[in-house]
Amino acid sequence: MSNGQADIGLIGLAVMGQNLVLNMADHGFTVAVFNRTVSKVDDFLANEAKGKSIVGGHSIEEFVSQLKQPRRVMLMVKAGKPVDEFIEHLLPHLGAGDIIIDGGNSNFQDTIRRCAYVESKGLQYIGTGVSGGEEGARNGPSIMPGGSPAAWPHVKDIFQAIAAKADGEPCCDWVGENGAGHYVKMTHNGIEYGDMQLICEAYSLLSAVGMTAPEIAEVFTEWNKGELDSYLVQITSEILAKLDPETGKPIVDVIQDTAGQKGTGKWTVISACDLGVPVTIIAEAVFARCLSAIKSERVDASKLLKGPKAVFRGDRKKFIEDVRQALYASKICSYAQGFQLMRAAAGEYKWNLNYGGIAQMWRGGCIIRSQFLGRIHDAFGGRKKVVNLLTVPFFRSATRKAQGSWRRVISQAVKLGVPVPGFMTALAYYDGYRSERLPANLLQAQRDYFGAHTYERTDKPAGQFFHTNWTGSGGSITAGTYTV
Ligand code: 2AM
Repeated sequence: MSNGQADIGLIGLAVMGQNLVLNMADHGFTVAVFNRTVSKVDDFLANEAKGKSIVGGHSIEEFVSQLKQPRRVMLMVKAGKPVDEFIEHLLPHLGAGDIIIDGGNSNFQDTIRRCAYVESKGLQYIGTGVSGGEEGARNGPSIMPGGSPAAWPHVKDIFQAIAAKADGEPCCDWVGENGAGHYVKMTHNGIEYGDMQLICEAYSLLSAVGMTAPEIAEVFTEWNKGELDSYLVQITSEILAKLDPETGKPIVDVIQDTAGQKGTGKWTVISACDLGVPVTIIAEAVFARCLSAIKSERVDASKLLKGPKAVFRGDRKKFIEDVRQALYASKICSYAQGFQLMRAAAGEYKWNLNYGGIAQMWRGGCIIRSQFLGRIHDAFGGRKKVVNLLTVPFFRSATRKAQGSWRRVISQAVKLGVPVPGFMTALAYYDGYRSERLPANLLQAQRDYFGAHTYERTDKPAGQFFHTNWTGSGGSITAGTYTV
């Protein structure tokens, strides 16, 4: 077996892959590269990689021969079949203890499957989230690795060196077994959907009370100095201030209002439904994108369906502060839901997740990076057991303080006919979560009425089930004894 010099190899020289390689080289690592379209290897070596500790292979064999043992091969190729194909191409050339790393946006279920498969061949596998886009990949992404635990010590130094830092600590740590890294990355993206939707609702409300995009840009600049300090709020203020060179109008005013999506938000919601976790804000964010996408239907409906004629007559300055509080409180609920989801997934898939560590990984480098995540990190400090972030003193006091504003903003939105599904569902979650008694008593009665599904009683121990003969016919047969 030949023994090369490269600390790690990377396959897939699209922008993310190239930037990660350059980042690794900057940190003193020697990197071997390969790409399906081999000409890109030579292009890269002759240009961006020139003069750096980067070597290239023109075949898988040559590429593998350039690697130190245990060989570390990172795939940065399109998620889906290309990952499986490259694993198959690589296996005959790798040996026991070598490590295959998938750094793409793979579905965690695929990662669970691939991890078991690669381990069955005597190798190790890592599926890792990499967030931060092109810029992050080049200068410090958030990296969320999971997979074969024995592989972690072999990639830790490289990953932590190239990752973003928050308070000097790397935004990269071991997440957990098999699909845990990709699950956490998926949840990150779901939370990102929620954050973006909530910001858009704030923008929409401020527009509805007569503010222009550059005026709203100033509001976001102010907000970015306080509790809402985050990458997404910062770029929002820059976006709103930007003028279109062609028309001279704010560029947001000429951008079509139909949202795209690649699927990680949807995956988060599907997983939430599978696990029975109310992740309502991300769900509304996904559906808000879907509603935006049916533009022509909306244009027709806008001529047919009437809304209120109300105009805003309040104090604009007070309203702006109310919207800020509503955004903050809704965001707290969204993160509370996201962490509940990860907790349920950890139970289901047997991962020992470190929630404080996850908050740390998200503090820098990634799209949802924020000061706020420092608070979440503190809340989970020392692996504290947190039932729900809403119950932690810091967030309890923040939502208590924001509550009046939050309710006023939603009332105002309803009066004006401005859709704010994220703010509303967040408040409904808050009110639902703090309700000792919900109307599910009636729901259980309905289920028992038509389906004999039985119910528990408030005055009897849990686990004892009762059935009422609601109509006087049908007897006492319950759904436990037959399937409706
Ligand atoms: P390419 O340069 O040969 O297209 C991002 O698209 C990266 O994934 C690129 O490196 C690309 O290789 C690779 N990729 C996309 N589809 C692929 C496939 N079906 N098989 C292998 N690599 C693929």
